[in-house]
Amino acid sequence: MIKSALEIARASYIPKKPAVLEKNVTIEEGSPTTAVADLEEIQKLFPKTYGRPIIKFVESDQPRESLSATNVGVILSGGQAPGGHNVIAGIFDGIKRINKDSRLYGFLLGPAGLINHEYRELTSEIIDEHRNTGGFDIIGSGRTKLETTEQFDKGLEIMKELDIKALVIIGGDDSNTNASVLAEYYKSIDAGVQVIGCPKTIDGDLKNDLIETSFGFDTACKVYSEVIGNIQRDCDSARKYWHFIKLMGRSASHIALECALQTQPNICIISEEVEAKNQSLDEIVTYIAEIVAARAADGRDYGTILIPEGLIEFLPAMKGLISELNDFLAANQLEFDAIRRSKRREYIIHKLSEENSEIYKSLPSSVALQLTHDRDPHGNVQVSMIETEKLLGEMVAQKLKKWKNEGKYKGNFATINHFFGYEGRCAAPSNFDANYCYSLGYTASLLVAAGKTGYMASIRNTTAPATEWVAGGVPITMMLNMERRHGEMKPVIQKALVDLEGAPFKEFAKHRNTWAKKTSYIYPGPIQYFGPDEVKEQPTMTLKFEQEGK
Ligand code: FBP
Repeated sequence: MIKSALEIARASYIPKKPAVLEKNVTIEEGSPTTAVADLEEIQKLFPKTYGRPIIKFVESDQPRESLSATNVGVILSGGQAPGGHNVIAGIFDGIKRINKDSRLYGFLLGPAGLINHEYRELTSEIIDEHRNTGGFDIIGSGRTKLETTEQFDKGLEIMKELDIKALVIIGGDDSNTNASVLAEYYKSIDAGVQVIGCPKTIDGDLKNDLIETSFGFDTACKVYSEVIGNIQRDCDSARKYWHFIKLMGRSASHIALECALQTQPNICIISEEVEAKNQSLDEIVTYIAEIVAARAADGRDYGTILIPEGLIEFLPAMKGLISELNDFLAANQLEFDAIRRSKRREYIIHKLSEENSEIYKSLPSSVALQLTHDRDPHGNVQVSMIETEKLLGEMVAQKLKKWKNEGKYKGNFATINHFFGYEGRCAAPSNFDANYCYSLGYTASLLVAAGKTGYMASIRNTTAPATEWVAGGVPITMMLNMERRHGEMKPVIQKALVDLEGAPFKEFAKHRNTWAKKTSYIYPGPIQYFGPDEVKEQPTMTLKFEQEGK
């Protein structure tokens, strides 16, 4: 395979990991755990795996036990995130250290590979080809939801055939929820297969006190911030466009907030704040238009606006509409699919409650149709398909036109739309993600060796140098609560949304009025792998502010 000069140089990078992982380790157990909410229901649903303690790996003074070869399976689940290959490399090195005859099998294209018995053995040649690279192409990823007993049994068949003792699921909140259901099921039938999760998602919304961040968030935000910085320089040079920049993040606005902290744009909308303040679409449009008008009055007909991808689902009126649409489509998908595209908007208008029908009617037809596109297998609206940046740009233009006619606004408003998401999801991991991912994978192998199941690998103290990081495991059941999915109550990992009382948001809120009025852009530049530590070893600002605030 032909490689770029950087790829060749980067292949020899040895990820840093917690110093304790270089030693012989033993387990330090905390107290029994519960769940984030709905304790009784969760306990009833997870009788075998509920209540387990949090685990920390500490140095042991005993010689390392010789363990028999342990075959492990691995799945990459959901959206790509930088560093996935290093998680797999960490697992590989970890199980080889346990016993050099251990083997690692990768199931192809996500959970579907397990169900359909499609896999490849990951040999040292394959692993070495992929160290420190971006992407999930080593085995591919997919969004098939692992949820039925038939699927679990099918998976078990192939794992028995390959003598696999443990399965590592690398995924986001939904995939790790499924990992905990699978762990419980295999334990309840004495299947002899452990299940371990690893926290992945660029969205940054799989985190809590013990899982400080999901991998990929660091790199993706740095890639987007580089490009936003470049746009801001262009913007300040040409002085004629307003750039509407939508950023990935299916629900939470962590990516938008982090990029705002890194680049200091004129405006950044935070969905969680919109919801908390019960803001309407018109209020958001007015907020943007007022800033555009104020800058125009100062002779600045240009600026940048960051818009989180999930915004539409946080507008209280839209939330009700989407929830009704979700339930309706879950029950009537076949009938809906049979309707001609040109008639679908009309069909939906007549099926919704009066209130939601009115809201639906008021949307531009392109956005209305985008809201009925196929849900992902977890029942989520595919928000990356909804052109919120275009919707807002058009609505602001209309408002400014009205104000111009009323003599309230003098200026020129020209927009350019961007959507940054796929550009960052497969970027080569930053040093932070390269180290974090490798450490997660290595820790997963230790959890396997310790016989644990239903645990997520956890690496803490992540704002310190990597050698001081703390490795351990967290029972997934302690992250669960009951939520409505596809019209039914299900146990799911509670998504971590932007905390409006948290330090990252407060820092943004403190400065945003200045950033709106003045031009205070920051140009972060590209991710660096070589050079001074303050350039190449920085965690995200979100992580820094969050950890400082603790
Ligand atoms: P995960 O939560 O699976 O990591 O995926 C996150 C994400 O990148 C979102 O930011 C985005 O909305 C979505 O995936 C896009 O999905 P797809 O890859 O199916 O287009």
